[in-house]
Amino acid sequence: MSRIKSVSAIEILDSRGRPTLLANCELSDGSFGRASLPSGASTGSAEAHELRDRDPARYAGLGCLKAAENVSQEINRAIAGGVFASQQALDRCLVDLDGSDKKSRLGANAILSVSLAFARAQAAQRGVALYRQFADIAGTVPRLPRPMINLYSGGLHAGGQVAIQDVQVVLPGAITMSETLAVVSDVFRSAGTRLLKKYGMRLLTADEGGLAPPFASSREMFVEAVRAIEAAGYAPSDDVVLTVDVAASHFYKDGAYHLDGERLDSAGMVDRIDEWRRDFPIVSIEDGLDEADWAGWSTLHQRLRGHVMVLGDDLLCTNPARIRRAIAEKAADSLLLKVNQIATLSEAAEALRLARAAGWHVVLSARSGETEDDWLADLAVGWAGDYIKVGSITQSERLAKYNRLLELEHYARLTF
Ligand code: 2PG
Ligand code: MG
Repeated sequence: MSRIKSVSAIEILDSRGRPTLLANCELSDGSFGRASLPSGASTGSAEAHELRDRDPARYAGLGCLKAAENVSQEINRAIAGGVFASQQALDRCLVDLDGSDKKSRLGANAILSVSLAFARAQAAQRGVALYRQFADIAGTVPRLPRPMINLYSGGLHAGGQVAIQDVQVVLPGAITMSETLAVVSDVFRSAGTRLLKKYGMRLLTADEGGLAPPFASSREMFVEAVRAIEAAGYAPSDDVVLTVDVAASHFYKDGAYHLDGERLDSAGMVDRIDEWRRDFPIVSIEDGLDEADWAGWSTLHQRLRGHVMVLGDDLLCTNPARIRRAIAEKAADSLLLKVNQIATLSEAAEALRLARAAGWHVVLSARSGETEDDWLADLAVGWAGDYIKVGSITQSERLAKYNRLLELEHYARLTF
């Protein structure tokens, strides 16, 4: 039982220098929780609605003053003094208060900031680590997720040099998080050295800290990734494998996938992805097709299942209704879970439950705009994600999560 004393929020900046929210929640016994929020760039159209000020004179319309005010005023008035028996009870109250389809009235950002700050306040009240609080919300048994770490970026996270968004590395056999990060650091350095030789200059990195070279094609990205792994002294397939976020919705236009100078239809795109996974050590394909191409997804899953994870991000938007449809249509077998796509911890926990009941893999994911807050690491551990996707190992908003995972590995003695 937690009586809320007050909630409030302010506008702060994320890793892209864009506004986001920092919320505070104080309980009547003085327990306190605080959380800040991430924000996506390659968003799915079924995501809950992030409220922005739309004042062109401030942050190009992206200000969050209205969302902050909604927390400090309307939400505070509605819940301050209230007793909430559980996270579910608070979240239900927030969703009902908003009353709109996509949380557009108060803002998904306003709602999520309160949902998360309340979870932290409850953890403080109980004197437990945040991951334990999250595990108790979902009824899961904590464990360390394996990180998918961004090596090369393209699409909306870079300058669009290559259409596909992320090529990531995973260590399938590593025993510890600290071993994983040490090897990935070697691979990242080796990739950087190769690019310096190839292009004769230091290249810019993308939103999540991944290398963003002007590769000629998607295929070149995979070839280079394999060479970087080898040059670092590791064996592709055995030591290090690849996962890919194709983010295909963002290069699907006028009925075709515009990839590497070609126009592919859905069947052509499925063939292309199948070719990649045969030729390279790829173990997971995220958003291989457009978010509305449901029939294509069933074909893709039929073709790839048993070989790689068929992972839905824009397709599913952490939305229980879309996950149910994907299970029924056998359109995917893995969920990319981002709580700000749905806006409350309870609904995200429902998404997790559905995915697990269908035998799916689950990847807990950051957004391309992040803050230095590390709650995602605790969430991925508490909800026992198979994987966590946080971006590269070069920027502090990403490292906050990796470093928290290291802390949990060492002090809470959690393992993969
Ligand atoms: C994705 C995410 C994270 P964004 O597509 O998986 O990489 O990107 O936060 O921009 O949606
Ligand atoms: Mg994605």
